[in-house]
Amino acid sequence: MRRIALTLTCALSLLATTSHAAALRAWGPEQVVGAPNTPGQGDFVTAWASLSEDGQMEWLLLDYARSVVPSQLRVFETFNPGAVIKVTALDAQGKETPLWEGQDPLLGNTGHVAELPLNGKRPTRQIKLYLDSVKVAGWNEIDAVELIGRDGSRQWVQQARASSSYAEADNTGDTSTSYTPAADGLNAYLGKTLRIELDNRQVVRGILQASSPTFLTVEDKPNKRRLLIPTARVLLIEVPYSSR
Ligand SMILES: [Ca+2]
Ligand SMILES: [Ca+2]
Repeated sequence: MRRIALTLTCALSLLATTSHAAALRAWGPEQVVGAPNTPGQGDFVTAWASLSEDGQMEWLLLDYARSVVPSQLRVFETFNPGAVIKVTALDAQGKETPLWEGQDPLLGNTGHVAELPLNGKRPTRQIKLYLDSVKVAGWNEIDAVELIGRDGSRQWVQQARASSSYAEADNTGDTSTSYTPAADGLNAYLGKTLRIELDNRQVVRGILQASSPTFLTVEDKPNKRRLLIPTARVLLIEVPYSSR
């Protein structure tokens, strides 16, 4: 089954993507690296998503730059929150120590940042997050994870791996993908300058670099930005006559 339209509950800027982010795979574990960059609650490519919606237990293994005694983890859950059930720390030998276990505070609640108290005793720079994806319906997407040390320091993820990711589906040339006529139709305009109107009436002008059922990649040359625009947010696209 293919992903469907977004449900936006907050009106932050849609176009938070930089040219750096364009090199990352949509929904890959690399999307939890760094500070939060997902524009709101909803199904966005800037967060990690597992391969299946509810197929199995999932995990995220997170590397941080500096070793600290963990005191809190802030998990930014941007789509179908509530699935986190356990947090562990790994030492340099890969030995795992439980730091928190229980019910995700976001389960059945509003809000999208789960603040989990960690009873860390020893310094670590590797944290593993377990999610019961089967229990919480839909893709349980995570945008970013902040580690707070006993010394008060705060860090974002430097590198991440996952049990599975939706990026794998895109890379295997999944033939079950259903391309919408609208997305296919845009391939004729690759390299052309388009005027794109979004559902919040924001207007974007740029050169179309790629088009898929889920998002358009547009180069905004004057501002040196590359933008990933979710197709579900597109209201209108104007194509200049000269480019037909
Ligand atoms: Ca799930
Ligand atoms: Ca992110």
